[in-house]
Amino acid sequence: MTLTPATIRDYDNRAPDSDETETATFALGCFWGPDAEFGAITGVVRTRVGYAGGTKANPSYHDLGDHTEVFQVDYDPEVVSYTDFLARVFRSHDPRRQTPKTQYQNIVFAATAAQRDTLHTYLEANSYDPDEIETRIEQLSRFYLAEDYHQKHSLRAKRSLMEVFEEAGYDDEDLRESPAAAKLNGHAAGREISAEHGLELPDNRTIHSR
Ligand code: MHO
Repeated sequence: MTLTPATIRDYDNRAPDSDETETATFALGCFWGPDAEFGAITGVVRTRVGYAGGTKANPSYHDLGDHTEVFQVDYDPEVVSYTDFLARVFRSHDPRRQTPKTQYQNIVFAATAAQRDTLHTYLEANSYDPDEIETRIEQLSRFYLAEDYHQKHSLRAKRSLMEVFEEAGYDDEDLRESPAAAKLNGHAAGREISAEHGLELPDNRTIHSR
């Protein structure tokens, strides 16, 4: 099928609202990659990237202070769980080592009591001692959105896909918060996305834009 502005708008209109989703925040190095990887996961509805973990007010990419690049996912807890994310997070880095540069450190931000409980259960079940691992485990205090050009970074590099969002009348904020953009950003980065209704892919790999 062909990706059209209507396909994108329909997909986004059908997506769960923000009061039906929960939010998880992690840091795993340069945020472009995990933004795409996690955005492709079935049940992840929206993604965004930003800066957190430090104390500097109003950080920016070129003036980050003590903050770290983080990504945030809004997910449907009936489809995917916080434990699923933890499994992926701990597969994608070595908790016995930390990246020296604060910008790229590995952090699990447990934001709620439920997330903290799930995290401690996960660590215990996998024999990770929270006092021994190098992965930072922190309460999310403040999340600062990154600049627009960092949001859906892989998608932004695909002219043919971006043209469809532009034709649909999406501005930078619409693109950042678009469920379709989260999937197509994953696709643009080479991730498999499931053949979800409306963004169905002919061979389950390729999206043909007009
Ligand atoms: N400096 C690297 C990583 C960017 S990431 C947003 C690059 O330009 O590829 O830190």
